[in-house]
Amino acid sequence: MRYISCMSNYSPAPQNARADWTIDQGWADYTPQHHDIWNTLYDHVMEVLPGRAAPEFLNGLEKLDLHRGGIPDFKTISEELLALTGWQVVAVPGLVPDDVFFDHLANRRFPAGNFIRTAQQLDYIQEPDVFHDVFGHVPMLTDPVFADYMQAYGEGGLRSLRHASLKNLAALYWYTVEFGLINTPEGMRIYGAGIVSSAAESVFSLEAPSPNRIGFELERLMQTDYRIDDFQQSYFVIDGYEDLFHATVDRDFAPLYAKMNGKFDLKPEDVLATDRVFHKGTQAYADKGGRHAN
Ligand code: HBI
Ligand code: FE
Repeated sequence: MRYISCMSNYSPAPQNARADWTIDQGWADYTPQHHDIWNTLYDHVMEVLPGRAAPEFLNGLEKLDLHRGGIPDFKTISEELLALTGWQVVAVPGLVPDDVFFDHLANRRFPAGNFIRTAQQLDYIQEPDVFHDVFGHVPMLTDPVFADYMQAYGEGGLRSLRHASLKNLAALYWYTVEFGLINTPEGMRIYGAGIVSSAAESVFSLEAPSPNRIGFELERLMQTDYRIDDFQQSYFVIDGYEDLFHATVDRDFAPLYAKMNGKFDLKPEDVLATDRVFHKGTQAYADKGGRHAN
């Protein structure tokens, strides 16, 4: 799943949405075809996720009873999630402006698109749909440390709007929440929502020789550009969710922003002498032109 954030901040909500951009999920309006698409996507990714997804993600699916039962009702999962970590899922029409997005996260509300992709778009969508948002993101919100990180990210996001550092912060989100890998005693695993919601990228991110797999280092990753339209050229690997927590919670980003001074000049494929390299990618996939090659 890939998407482009191109909304300006402080835009008014659309007419059918509330001031905070939320809408009713309209669960009763989903057709059997909509639920079938969810189940098709679910079956497809679950063929590859056991043994590849992080235990916290797989446990989250269990705790929320997210089995192949069609598109979940946000009311039910919100009740379960509220009891577990104090988070809720709210429906939005699609991408929302950064300030609105950050404000929801800072208040432990995850904004999820209420629509589902069409049968023609099973592998590729521009905007985050309900499968990416709920299947991809919500299970990790059952983990207490990760749940605190997401709130801290929202708070940091609100503050970043006053600095010229949104790109740096967006890279942090991208390389952790969306495309993050984690070292576990059983081996490297996936926790990023953009990966787990794609069967092909789940295999690619862990097993392909092409991409780099590099140890998480906050300042380094916040200056690294990323691909929004294809598999990543580098994945960053944490040793535990505490890495994320310490990188954000109680951290004042202001001195870091001042030091980086808006610098954002590392390319997606770069490997630095200072990197902790788990795998130096061949970049064969990207060099061949990626998804556009065949
Ligand atoms: N809106 N619905 C939605 N989902 C997102 O993931 C999202 C968004 N708006 C902005 C945004 N992400 C990004 O700008 C930030 O994470 C940086
Ligand atoms: Fe996402």
